[in-house]
Amino acid sequence: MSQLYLVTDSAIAQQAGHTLAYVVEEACRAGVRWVQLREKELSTRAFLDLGLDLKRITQAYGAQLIINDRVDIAMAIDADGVHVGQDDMPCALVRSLIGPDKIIGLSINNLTELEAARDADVDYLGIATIFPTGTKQDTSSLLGLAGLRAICQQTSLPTFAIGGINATNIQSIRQTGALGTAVVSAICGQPSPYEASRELIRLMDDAQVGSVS
Ligand code: TZP
Ligand code: MG
Repeated sequence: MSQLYLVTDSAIAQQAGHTLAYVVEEACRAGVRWVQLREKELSTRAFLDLGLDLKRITQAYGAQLIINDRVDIAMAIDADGVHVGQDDMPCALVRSLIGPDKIIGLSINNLTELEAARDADVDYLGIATIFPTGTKQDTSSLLGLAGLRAICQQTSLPTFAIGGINATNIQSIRQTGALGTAVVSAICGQPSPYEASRELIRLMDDAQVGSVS
């Protein structure tokens, strides 16, 4: 299964002339199996409707649909899981609401946050921010490859690197020990989300085959 993780941004998709449903369908068609619905401006009703649309698509491809922040929306649409950040609902509370079988992802930005998450009941970690990105304004620090490697070395949880990752640098993520890579603009903002996803998956697979470990 491809460990390329699409995190959505409908504004970026719109600028590229796409609806989010189109981006997600094209990405899934290309082999993406992780999709996170991340919307900061939508009303609850619009978020819900979009979540239901995306669930129909991800289900058809056997992809996981994870909802950013909004535990209520995830429960309402029976999504596969929830992704939370450091300022969101604590993971233990998320778990008590969504149950033992759902996926919880947690964003961490440094080793201190990794340490604090040591006993948290989470299924994967999103590790941010690796490279400079224009997509998210409030990124606290830049880890670079060395910072990402230091975090990956100290956790046995599955890890997804995020922030400024695209076709020019995705292969460098492989040497850090991260399981996968999450991207926003490298899929949502491309003229062909299908071709972009195919190329990112090919680059990840090639880096894997060529690696020694
Ligand atoms: N969290 C940390 S950086 C980021 C998020 C959601 C945005 C990443 O966007 P891009 O376009 O892949 O750099
Ligand atoms: Mg959040």
